[in-house]
Amino acid sequence: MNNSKGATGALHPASAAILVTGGAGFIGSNFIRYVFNKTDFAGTIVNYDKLTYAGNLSNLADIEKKFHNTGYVFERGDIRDYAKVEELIRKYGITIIVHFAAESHVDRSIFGPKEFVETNINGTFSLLEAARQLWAERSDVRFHHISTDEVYGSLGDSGYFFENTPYDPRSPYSASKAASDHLVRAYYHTYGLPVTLSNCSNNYGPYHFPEKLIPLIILNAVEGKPLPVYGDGRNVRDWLYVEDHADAIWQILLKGRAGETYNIGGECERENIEVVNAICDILEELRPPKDNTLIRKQSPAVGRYRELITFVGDRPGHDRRYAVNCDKIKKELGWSHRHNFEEGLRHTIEWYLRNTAWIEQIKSGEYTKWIEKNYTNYKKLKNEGQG
Ligand code: NAD
Ligand code: TDX
Repeated sequence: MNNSKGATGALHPASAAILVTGGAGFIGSNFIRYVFNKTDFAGTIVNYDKLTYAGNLSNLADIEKKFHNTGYVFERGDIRDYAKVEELIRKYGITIIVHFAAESHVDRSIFGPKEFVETNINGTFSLLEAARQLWAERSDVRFHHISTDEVYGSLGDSGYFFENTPYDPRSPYSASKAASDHLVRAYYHTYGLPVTLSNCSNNYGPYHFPEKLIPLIILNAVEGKPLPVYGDGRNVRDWLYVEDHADAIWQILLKGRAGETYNIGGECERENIEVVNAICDILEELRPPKDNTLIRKQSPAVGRYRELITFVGDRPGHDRRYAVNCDKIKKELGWSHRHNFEEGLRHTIEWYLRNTAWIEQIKSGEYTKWIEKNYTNYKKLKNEGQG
């Protein structure tokens, strides 16, 4: 590392002013909730979010109510807006940046990669520039970059992703995340900016936007709609309950070493079809089809949720298997996941069954149009014989 500036100053995350980008999204909002409710945090969090289709202020309505002006502030804006970010850094005395903001859905990146390049690459670059300016002025700075296991590519039946696994991204989404990771590391080596990175596996839990597999399947099943499974349904993902991810990020802020990357995973590999079956089985218990008026209306012949499963075409470039080795964060920082998949999934399904107003609000946005466009395409791919 060429750290011309010298040593970093002591960080005090628990009392710092932290700029969280993308805090109105799924993981960002769960992170903010976790920090306020489950740690000894007594500083300020500035949630900076553009509020794209995926950003939703009601994800943090409880935090806004409890901590507004006593530690929590929302500021709307784009991470590409360097002047605005600089202004906020000064206004709030920010020393730590925790960077979640991104375009995050692989299927959307297939339809429209431009937004992914602009936000994930150019946006991260702009934020890094603002952090570099701050680093020129003080030594107690940290830039934590949230990334994904998808940058490592696709595994066969065996093996794991380690922190030093070569990058091999295969979708416009993962390629844009890989590019942003490279920029973050370049700022460490070139300018000495104290960065940390984490590459995490698939998250699930409350407030997950229902374009992603788990919430989409829950919502469709409850409404008696087809449950679309791409290809043969045997692609494997490594699932982590979102609160465990939030805890891992907090541990990295507290104890992580500058310049280091930490892999985070759930050590919970499941084929997609297993996940979909598990959701169906839990719903059988929580909302039996015979008592579900929407099923009676939409698919009266259906006796069991599993009958709704529909194999569609395959995602172009669909990565076969992800599996993360997270020994480093376990050994160095003492983190490990606390929720097992079966409990976490049940809790998540219960949350979606309870939070109908949140779901209705999402469905009133551009969501329905997206679902129509995406699944019309997958039907077409199926008809063309792919999958
Ligand atoms: P999300 O799509 O739910 O939320 C993204 C948030 O970023 C939204 O609130 C959106 O409004 C905001 N945003 C988008 N573009 C912006 C811009 N230009 N300026 C400011 N804000 C902007 O995403 P998520 O699932 O919460 O993912 C958060 C981060 O974690 C991403 O960086 C993603 O790559 C990474 N990640 C996600 C997962 C997962 O399973 N969801 C796993 C590993 C890593
Ligand atoms: O309708 C579907 N049917 C289906 O079979 C959807 C939406 C997905 N799938 C499959 C594709 C994947 O193999 O399920 C798996 C999970 O898909 P997604 O929920 O779209 O997640 P994934 O593509 O694995 O990426 C997620 O995890 C890594 C997040 O969206 C990324 O932001 C994160 O980096």
